[in-house]
Amino acid sequence: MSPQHASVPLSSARCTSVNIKGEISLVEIFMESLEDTIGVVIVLMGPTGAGKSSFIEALNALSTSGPLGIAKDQLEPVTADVRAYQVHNVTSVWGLYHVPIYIIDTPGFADPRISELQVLESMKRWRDACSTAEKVRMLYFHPISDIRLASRKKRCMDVLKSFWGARNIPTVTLVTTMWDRLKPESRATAEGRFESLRDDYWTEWCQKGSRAIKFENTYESAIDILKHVAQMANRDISAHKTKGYGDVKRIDEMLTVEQLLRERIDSLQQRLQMIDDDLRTLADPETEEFRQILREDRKDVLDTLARFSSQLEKLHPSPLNRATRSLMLIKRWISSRAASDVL
Ligand SMILES: Nc1nc2c(ncn2[C@@H]2O[C@H](COP(=O)(O)OP(=O)(O)O)[C@@H](O)[C@H]2O)c(=O)[nH]1
Ligand SMILES: [Mg+2]
Repeated sequence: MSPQHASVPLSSARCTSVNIKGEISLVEIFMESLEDTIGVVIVLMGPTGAGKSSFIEALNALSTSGPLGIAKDQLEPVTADVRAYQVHNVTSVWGLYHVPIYIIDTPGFADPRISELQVLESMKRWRDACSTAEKVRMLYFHPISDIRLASRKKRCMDVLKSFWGARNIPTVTLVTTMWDRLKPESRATAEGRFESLRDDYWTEWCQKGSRAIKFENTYESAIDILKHVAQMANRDISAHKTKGYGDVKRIDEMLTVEQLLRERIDSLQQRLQMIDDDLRTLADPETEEFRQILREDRKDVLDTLARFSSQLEKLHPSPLNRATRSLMLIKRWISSRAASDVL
Protein backbone atom coordinates (compact mmCIF):
# COMPACT_ATOMS: atom_id res chain seq x y z
CA MET A 1 0.00 0.00 0.00
CA SER A 2 1.39 3.38 -0.90
CA PRO A 3 1.92 5.91 1.93
CA GLN A 4 -0.96 8.13 0.81
CA HIS A 5 -3.32 5.27 1.65
CA ALA A 6 -1.87 4.75 5.09
CA SER A 7 -4.97 6.01 6.90
CA VAL A 8 -7.49 3.95 4.92
CA PRO A 9 -9.21 1.50 7.30
CA LEU A 10 -8.80 -2.03 6.04
CA SER A 11 -10.76 -3.74 8.77
CA SER A 12 -13.78 -4.36 6.58
CA ALA A 13 -11.73 -5.61 3.64
CA ARG A 14 -10.46 -9.14 3.27
CA CYS A 15 -7.09 -10.12 1.92
CA THR A 16 -7.49 -12.37 -1.09
CA SER A 17 -4.14 -12.89 -2.77
CA VAL A 18 -0.52 -11.89 -3.02
CA ASN A 19 1.15 -9.91 -5.77
CA ILE A 20 4.71 -10.91 -6.63
CA LYS A 21 6.59 -8.06 -8.30
CA GLY A 22 10.04 -9.57 -8.66
CA GLU A 23 12.76 -11.46 -6.84
CA ILE A 24 11.60 -11.92 -3.25
CA SER A 25 14.05 -11.06 -0.50
CA LEU A 26 13.75 -10.58 3.23
CA VAL A 27 15.39 -7.74 5.07
CA GLU A 28 15.62 -7.60 8.85
CA ILE A 29 13.98 -4.55 10.38
CA PHE A 30 13.46 -3.19 13.90
CA MET A 31 10.43 -4.66 15.67
CA GLU A 32 9.46 -1.13 16.70
CA SER A 33 9.01 -0.12 13.09
CA LEU A 34 6.06 -2.53 12.92
CA GLU A 35 4.11 -0.82 15.67
CA ASP A 36 1.79 1.15 13.45
CA THR A 37 2.15 -0.83 10.30
CA ILE A 38 -0.65 -1.15 7.81
CA GLY A 39 0.93 -4.36 6.55
CA VAL A 40 0.18 -8.03 7.13
CA VAL A 41 2.25 -9.38 10.03
CA ILE A 42 2.90 -13.12 9.95
CA VAL A 43 4.07 -14.45 13.30
CA LEU A 44 6.00 -17.74 13.25
CA MET A 45 5.83 -19.86 16.38
CA GLY A 46 6.55 -23.47 17.33
CA PRO A 47 9.15 -25.69 18.97
CA THR A 48 12.87 -25.07 18.45
CA GLY A 49 14.09 -26.90 15.36
CA ALA A 50 10.59 -27.18 13.83
CA GLY A 51 11.58 -25.12 10.78
CA LYS A 52 10.53 -21.49 11.37
CA SER A 53 13.85 -20.04 10.26
CA SER A 54 14.04 -22.55 7.40
CA PHE A 55 10.70 -21.23 6.13
CA ILE A 56 12.16 -17.71 6.11
CA GLU A 57 15.28 -18.93 4.30
CA ALA A 58 13.13 -20.75 1.72
CA LEU A 59 11.18 -17.57 1.04
CA ASN A 60 14.48 -15.71 0.64
CA ALA A 61 16.04 -18.47 -1.48
CA LEU A 62 16.15 -16.48 -4.74
CA SER A 63 17.59 -13.34 -3.19
CA THR A 64 20.84 -12.22 -4.79
CA SER A 65 22.08 -11.25 -1.32
CA GLY A 66 22.28 -14.93 -0.38
CA PRO A 67 20.95 -16.77 2.69
CA LEU A 68 20.17 -14.87 5.88
CA GLY A 69 22.07 -17.48 7.92
CA ILE A 70 19.38 -18.01 10.54
CA ALA A 71 18.46 -21.71 10.31
CA LYS A 72 20.19 -23.89 12.90
CA ASP A 73 22.76 -25.65 10.72
CA GLN A 74 24.06 -22.32 9.48
CA LEU A 75 26.27 -19.78 11.13
CA GLU A 76 25.38 -18.44 14.56
CA PRO A 77 23.52 -16.55 15.84
CA VAL A 78 20.33 -18.62 15.80
CA THR A 79 17.01 -17.13 16.85
CA ALA A 80 17.40 -16.14 20.48
CA ASP A 81 15.22 -13.04 20.29
CA VAL A 82 12.18 -12.07 18.35
CA ARG A 83 13.22 -10.83 14.92
CA ALA A 84 11.24 -8.97 12.30
CA TYR A 85 11.67 -9.01 8.53
CA GLN A 86 10.08 -7.17 5.67
CA VAL A 87 9.35 -9.32 2.63
CA HIS A 88 10.35 -7.28 -0.40
CA ASN A 89 8.78 -7.54 -3.84
CA VAL A 90 5.57 -9.16 -2.70
CA THR A 91 2.43 -7.53 -1.33
CA SER A 92 -0.89 -8.66 0.08
CA VAL A 93 -3.93 -7.59 -1.86
CA TRP A 94 -6.69 -6.16 0.34
CA GLY A 95 -9.59 -5.04 -1.78
CA LEU A 96 -8.12 -2.28 -3.91
CA TYR A 97 -4.95 -1.93 -1.87
CA HIS A 98 -1.58 -3.60 -1.83
CA VAL A 99 -0.01 -3.79 1.63
CA PRO A 100 3.48 -4.91 2.67
CA ILE A 101 4.12 -8.28 4.31
CA TYR A 102 6.25 -8.67 7.43
CA ILE A 103 7.39 -11.80 9.21
CA ILE A 104 8.19 -12.15 12.88
CA ASP A 105 10.46 -15.06 13.80
CA THR A 106 10.20 -16.07 17.46
CA PRO A 107 12.44 -18.12 19.75
CA GLY A 108 11.28 -21.72 19.89
CA PHE A 109 8.97 -23.40 22.33
CA ALA A 110 10.48 -26.39 24.17
CA ASP A 111 13.91 -24.77 23.97
CA PRO A 112 16.26 -25.93 26.74
CA ARG A 113 17.14 -22.37 27.78
CA ILE A 114 14.06 -20.34 26.91
CA SER A 115 10.70 -20.73 28.61
CA GLU A 116 7.43 -20.68 26.72
CA LEU A 117 6.39 -17.84 29.04
CA GLN A 118 9.28 -15.73 27.78
CA VAL A 119 8.25 -16.36 24.17
CA LEU A 120 4.65 -15.37 24.93
CA GLU A 121 5.83 -12.25 26.74
CA SER A 122 7.37 -10.98 23.54
CA MET A 123 4.31 -11.86 21.46
CA LYS A 124 1.46 -10.66 23.68
CA ARG A 125 1.27 -7.24 22.16
CA TRP A 126 1.23 -8.62 18.62
CA ARG A 127 -1.72 -10.78 19.39
CA ASP A 128 -3.55 -7.80 20.85
CA ALA A 129 -2.16 -5.10 18.56
CA CYS A 130 -4.85 -2.59 17.66
CA SER A 131 -3.66 -1.00 14.46
CA THR A 132 -2.81 -4.34 12.93
CA ALA A 133 -5.75 -6.14 14.51
CA GLU A 134 -7.12 -7.51 11.28
CA LYS A 135 -3.81 -8.36 9.75
CA VAL A 136 -1.87 -10.48 12.24
CA ARG A 137 -1.59 -14.08 11.12
CA MET A 138 0.12 -16.94 12.89
CA LEU A 139 1.91 -19.98 11.52
CA TYR A 140 2.57 -22.70 14.08
CA PHE A 141 5.35 -25.06 12.96
CA HIS A 142 5.37 -28.74 13.77
CA PRO A 143 7.84 -31.37 12.43
CA ILE A 144 5.92 -34.28 10.90
CA SER A 145 9.05 -36.45 11.24
CA ASP A 146 8.28 -36.88 14.95
CA ILE A 147 7.11 -40.47 15.18
CA ARG A 148 4.54 -39.63 17.80
CA LEU A 149 3.23 -36.42 19.23
CA ALA A 150 5.51 -36.15 22.26
CA SER A 151 3.82 -34.85 25.37
CA ARG A 152 6.13 -31.80 25.45
CA LYS A 153 5.05 -30.84 21.91
CA LYS A 154 1.40 -31.47 22.82
CA ARG A 155 1.77 -29.18 25.82
CA CYS A 156 3.31 -26.52 23.58
CA MET A 157 0.26 -26.71 21.33
CA ASP A 158 -1.94 -26.34 24.42
CA VAL A 159 0.01 -23.23 25.40
CA LEU A 160 -0.41 -21.85 21.91
CA LYS A 161 -4.14 -22.56 21.82
CA SER A 162 -4.71 -20.99 25.20
CA PHE A 163 -2.59 -17.97 24.27
CA TRP A 164 -3.97 -17.28 20.82
CA GLY A 165 -7.54 -18.02 21.97
CA ALA A 166 -10.94 -18.48 20.33
CA ARG A 167 -11.01 -15.05 18.74
CA ASN A 168 -7.84 -15.67 16.73
CA ILE A 169 -8.46 -19.26 15.62
CA PRO A 170 -9.18 -18.39 11.97
CA THR A 171 -5.84 -16.57 11.79
CA VAL A 172 -3.78 -19.59 12.88
CA THR A 173 -2.35 -22.26 10.58
CA LEU A 174 -0.59 -25.43 11.65
CA VAL A 175 2.39 -25.82 9.30
CA THR A 176 3.90 -29.30 9.26
CA THR A 177 7.57 -29.50 8.21
CA MET A 178 10.33 -32.02 7.36
CA TRP A 179 8.33 -33.62 4.56
CA ASP A 180 11.36 -33.51 2.27
CA ARG A 181 13.41 -35.44 4.84
CA LEU A 182 11.16 -38.48 4.71
CA LYS A 183 12.24 -41.57 2.84
CA PRO A 184 9.70 -42.46 0.12
CA GLU A 185 8.59 -45.52 2.10
CA SER A 186 7.86 -43.36 5.18
CA ARG A 187 5.68 -40.86 3.36
CA ALA A 188 2.44 -42.85 3.74
CA THR A 189 2.94 -43.21 7.51
CA ALA A 190 3.67 -39.49 7.76
CA GLU A 191 0.47 -38.75 5.82
CA GLY A 192 -1.35 -40.84 8.42
CA ARG A 193 0.27 -38.82 11.21
CA PHE A 194 -0.70 -35.60 9.47
CA GLU A 195 -4.32 -36.69 9.14
CA SER A 196 -4.57 -37.82 12.71
CA LEU A 197 -2.99 -34.58 13.94
CA ARG A 198 -5.40 -32.54 11.85
CA ASP A 199 -8.49 -34.64 12.58
CA ASP A 200 -7.69 -35.32 16.19
CA TYR A 201 -5.60 -32.71 17.94
CA TRP A 202 -6.35 -29.82 15.60
CA THR A 203 -9.91 -30.79 14.65
CA GLU A 204 -11.77 -28.34 16.87
CA TRP A 205 -9.64 -25.52 15.53
CA CYS A 206 -10.14 -26.68 11.93
CA GLN A 207 -13.88 -26.55 12.50
CA LYS A 208 -13.50 -22.92 13.55
CA GLY A 209 -11.47 -21.84 10.54
CA SER A 210 -7.89 -22.86 11.32
CA ARG A 211 -6.05 -25.08 8.82
CA ALA A 212 -3.26 -27.67 8.80
CA ILE A 213 -0.90 -27.58 5.81
CA LYS A 214 2.48 -28.93 4.61
CA PHE A 215 5.75 -27.11 4.04
CA GLU A 216 8.06 -28.90 1.60
CA ASN A 217 11.14 -26.78 2.39
CA THR A 218 11.27 -25.17 -1.04
CA TYR A 219 10.79 -21.65 -2.36
CA GLU A 220 7.61 -22.71 -4.20
CA SER A 221 6.16 -24.24 -1.06
CA ALA A 222 6.95 -21.08 0.93
CA ILE A 223 5.15 -18.98 -1.71
CA ASP A 224 2.16 -21.33 -1.53
CA ILE A 225 2.06 -20.70 2.21
CA LEU A 226 2.10 -16.92 1.64
CA LYS A 227 -0.83 -17.39 -0.75
CA HIS A 228 -2.60 -19.50 1.84
CA VAL A 229 -2.02 -16.79 4.48
CA ALA A 230 -3.50 -14.26 2.09
CA GLN A 231 -6.75 -16.21 1.98
CA MET A 232 -7.10 -16.75 5.71
CA ALA A 233 -10.07 -15.17 7.40
CA ASN A 234 -9.82 -12.28 9.85
CA ARG A 235 -10.07 -12.90 13.55
CA ASP A 236 -13.54 -13.73 14.84
CA ILE A 237 -14.58 -10.61 16.69
CA SER A 238 -17.72 -12.29 18.03
CA ALA A 239 -15.55 -14.64 20.12
CA HIS A 240 -14.23 -13.50 23.48
CA LYS A 241 -10.93 -11.68 23.66
CA THR A 242 -8.05 -13.52 25.30
CA LYS A 243 -6.06 -11.47 27.76
CA GLY A 244 -2.48 -11.71 28.98
CA TYR A 245 -0.80 -15.09 28.67
CA GLY A 246 -3.94 -16.96 27.71
CA ASP A 247 -7.30 -18.39 28.69
CA VAL A 248 -7.98 -20.50 31.72
CA LYS A 249 -11.09 -22.64 31.71
CA ARG A 250 -12.02 -22.15 35.35
CA ILE A 251 -11.37 -19.17 37.56
CA ASP A 252 -9.10 -21.10 39.95
CA GLU A 253 -7.21 -22.90 37.20
CA MET A 254 -3.59 -22.26 36.41
CA LEU A 255 -2.53 -20.92 33.03
CA THR A 256 -1.25 -23.68 30.72
CA VAL A 257 1.99 -21.76 30.27
CA GLU A 258 2.46 -21.55 34.04
CA GLN A 259 1.82 -25.28 34.43
CA LEU A 260 4.45 -25.94 31.80
CA LEU A 261 6.94 -23.58 33.42
CA ARG A 262 6.45 -25.28 36.80
CA GLU A 263 6.94 -28.68 35.16
CA ARG A 264 10.14 -27.46 33.55
CA ILE A 265 11.42 -26.08 36.86
CA ASP A 266 10.57 -29.39 38.45
CA SER A 267 12.50 -31.41 35.88
CA LEU A 268 15.48 -29.02 36.09
CA GLN A 269 15.52 -29.52 39.86
CA GLN A 270 15.59 -33.28 39.31
CA ARG A 271 18.41 -32.90 36.80
CA LEU A 272 20.43 -30.79 39.23
CA GLN A 273 19.87 -33.37 41.93
CA MET A 274 21.21 -36.09 39.62
CA ILE A 275 24.27 -34.02 38.66
CA ASP A 276 25.04 -33.38 42.32
CA ASP A 277 24.69 -37.08 43.13
CA ASP A 278 27.11 -37.91 40.30
CA LEU A 279 29.59 -35.27 41.42
CA ARG A 280 29.55 -36.72 44.93
CA THR A 281 30.11 -40.29 43.80
CA LEU A 282 32.73 -39.57 41.13
CA ALA A 283 35.63 -38.76 43.44
CA ASP A 284 38.25 -40.66 41.42
CA PRO A 285 40.87 -38.27 39.83
CA GLU A 286 40.53 -40.20 36.54
CA THR A 287 37.03 -38.90 36.24
CA GLU A 288 38.11 -35.25 36.45
CA GLU A 289 37.34 -34.55 32.81
CA PHE A 290 33.82 -35.87 33.25
CA ARG A 291 33.42 -33.92 36.50
CA GLN A 292 34.32 -30.76 34.61
CA ILE A 293 31.54 -31.44 32.08
CA LEU A 294 29.13 -32.03 34.95
CA ARG A 295 30.16 -28.74 36.60
CA GLU A 296 29.50 -26.82 33.40
CA ASP A 297 26.17 -28.58 33.03
CA ARG A 298 25.38 -27.74 36.64
CA LYS A 299 26.06 -24.06 36.08
CA ASP A 300 23.84 -24.06 33.02
CA VAL A 301 21.00 -25.74 34.92
CA LEU A 302 21.33 -23.32 37.85
CA ASP A 303 21.29 -20.29 35.52
CA THR A 304 18.20 -21.58 33.74
CA LEU A 305 16.49 -22.35 37.05
CA ALA A 306 17.18 -18.84 38.32
CA ARG A 307 15.77 -17.33 35.12
CA PHE A 308 12.68 -19.53 35.07
CA SER A 309 11.88 -18.96 38.74
CA SER A 310 12.15 -15.19 38.40
CA GLN A 311 9.80 -15.37 35.40
CA LEU A 312 7.38 -17.35 37.56
CA GLU A 313 7.74 -14.75 40.28
CA LYS A 314 6.71 -11.98 37.89
CA LEU A 315 3.47 -13.86 37.23
CA HIS A 316 2.63 -13.72 40.94
CA PRO A 317 3.54 -10.34 42.37
CA SER A 318 1.20 -10.79 45.35
CA PRO A 319 3.13 -12.22 48.33
CA LEU A 320 0.27 -14.05 49.98
CA ASN A 321 -1.09 -16.83 47.84
CA ARG A 322 -0.39 -20.55 47.46
CA ALA A 323 1.41 -20.14 44.15
CA THR A 324 3.81 -17.62 45.70
CA ARG A 325 4.49 -19.82 48.71
CA SER A 326 5.48 -22.73 46.45
CA LEU A 327 7.63 -20.32 44.48
CA MET A 328 9.43 -19.25 47.66
CA LEU A 329 10.23 -22.89 48.33
CA ILE A 330 11.62 -23.29 44.82
CA LYS A 331 13.79 -20.18 45.21
CA ARG A 332 15.07 -21.30 48.58
CA TRP A 333 15.92 -24.71 47.11
CA ILE A 334 17.82 -23.11 44.21
CA SER A 335 19.83 -20.83 46.56
CA SER A 336 20.76 -23.74 48.79
CA ARG A 337 21.92 -25.73 45.76
CA ALA A 338 23.86 -22.79 44.34
CA ALA A 339 25.66 -22.43 47.67
CA SER A 340 26.28 -26.17 48.15
CA ASP A 341 29.86 -27.42 48.37
CA VAL A 342 29.33 -30.34 46.02
CA LEU A 343 31.98 -28.93 43.65
N1 LIG B 1 15.09 -30.97 5.32
C1 LIG B 1 14.47 -30.14 6.14
N2 LIG B 1 15.13 -29.62 7.14
C2 LIG B 1 14.49 -28.78 7.96
C3 LIG B 1 13.11 -28.43 7.78
N3 LIG B 1 12.76 -27.59 8.75
C4 LIG B 1 13.87 -27.42 9.51
N4 LIG B 1 14.90 -28.14 9.03
C5 LIG B 1 16.26 -28.25 9.60
O1 LIG B 1 16.10 -28.38 11.02
C6 LIG B 1 17.06 -27.58 11.68
C7 LIG B 1 16.34 -26.53 12.55
O2 LIG B 1 15.55 -25.73 11.72
P1 LIG B 1 15.26 -24.18 12.00
O3 LIG B 1 14.59 -23.65 10.78
O4 LIG B 1 16.48 -23.48 12.47
O5 LIG B 1 14.21 -24.33 13.20
P2 LIG B 1 13.56 -23.22 14.11
O6 LIG B 1 14.20 -23.40 15.46
O7 LIG B 1 12.10 -23.56 14.15
O8 LIG B 1 13.83 -21.88 13.51
C8 LIG B 1 17.94 -26.97 10.60
O9 LIG B 1 19.04 -27.82 10.46
C9 LIG B 1 17.08 -27.00 9.37
O10 LIG B 1 17.86 -27.08 8.20
C10 LIG B 1 12.40 -29.02 6.69
O11 LIG B 1 11.21 -28.81 6.43
N5 LIG B 1 13.14 -29.86 5.91
MG1 LIG C 1 14.81 -20.25 14.33
